Amino acid sequence: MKAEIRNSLYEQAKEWILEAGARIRKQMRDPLVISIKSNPQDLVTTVDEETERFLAGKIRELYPDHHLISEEGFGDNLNSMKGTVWLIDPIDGTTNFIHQRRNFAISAGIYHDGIGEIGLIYDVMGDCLYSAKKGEGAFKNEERLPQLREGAMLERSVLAMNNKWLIPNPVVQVEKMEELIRTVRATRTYGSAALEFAYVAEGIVDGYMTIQLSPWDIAAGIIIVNEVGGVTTNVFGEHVDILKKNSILVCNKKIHGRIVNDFILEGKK
Ligand code: 2AM
Ligand code: CA
Ligand code: CA
Ligand code: CA
Repeated sequence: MKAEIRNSLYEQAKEWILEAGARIRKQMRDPLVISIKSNPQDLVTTVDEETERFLAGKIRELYPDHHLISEEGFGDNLNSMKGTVWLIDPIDGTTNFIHQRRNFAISAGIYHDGIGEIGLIYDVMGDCLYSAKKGEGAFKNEERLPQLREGAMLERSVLAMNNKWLIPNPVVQVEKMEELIRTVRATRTYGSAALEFAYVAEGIVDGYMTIQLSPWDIAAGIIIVNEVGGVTTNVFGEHVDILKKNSILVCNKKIHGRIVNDFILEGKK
């Protein structure tokens, strides 16, 4: 994608996402209408749906030849990343949105012919925008984020992960995850995959790993983390197919190999 096209697309996407965030803050003054999706841990509100409808409408009006992959049903059914594809999660961290009224984000990644061009993660209540354009670095609001430190040892790392790793799971033996948790300095759980990617990019956590995420959870984060020299793979260290569900390990290069080789592959099921 040409730099000038990328720049104008970025400005437009940013404007819509900030506007969508302002709408969410306003809609939150009214009681939330909550529905259960697949199970009581999997929720959606009319604000999630309205936000996605708003963004999808803007994209379809101004960029009719672009495609959209999104969580709440306003997207297209795509099996290819050809052309320009937006991957949007209107509210990432819906449980936080409902229970905490904060710690959720709008996440939007824009890809062209499969290459990540623009990533935007907007912490709506913190009014904090993490962003990146391919090859131009990553930003937290107007502040450029430095490259990730290469020197961090796993023993001095803070790892974002949730307790699901300690419940028997199809990916890895629980004993190996206990060992990993004993090895790192500390673990944290934030409940929004997009924000957890952003925190890796910011360097306030050294890594984030999770059992399964969808394309709209990771599309923006991969681009932003990549711009500060971080890596995103599945937890086995393999390439992530953006069109599919994947396990995710995102971190600096130094701890990536340690986690994959000494913990995940050692305990692989
Ligand atoms: P969501 O809020 O958009 O659903 C919660 O730990 C994180 O995992 C959130 O980013 C959440 O996104 C994501 N997630 C992905 N699939 C999920 C599922 N089936 N149930 C709950 N959270 C899910
Ligand atoms: Ca959801
Ligand atoms: Ca999500
Ligand atoms: Ca969501």
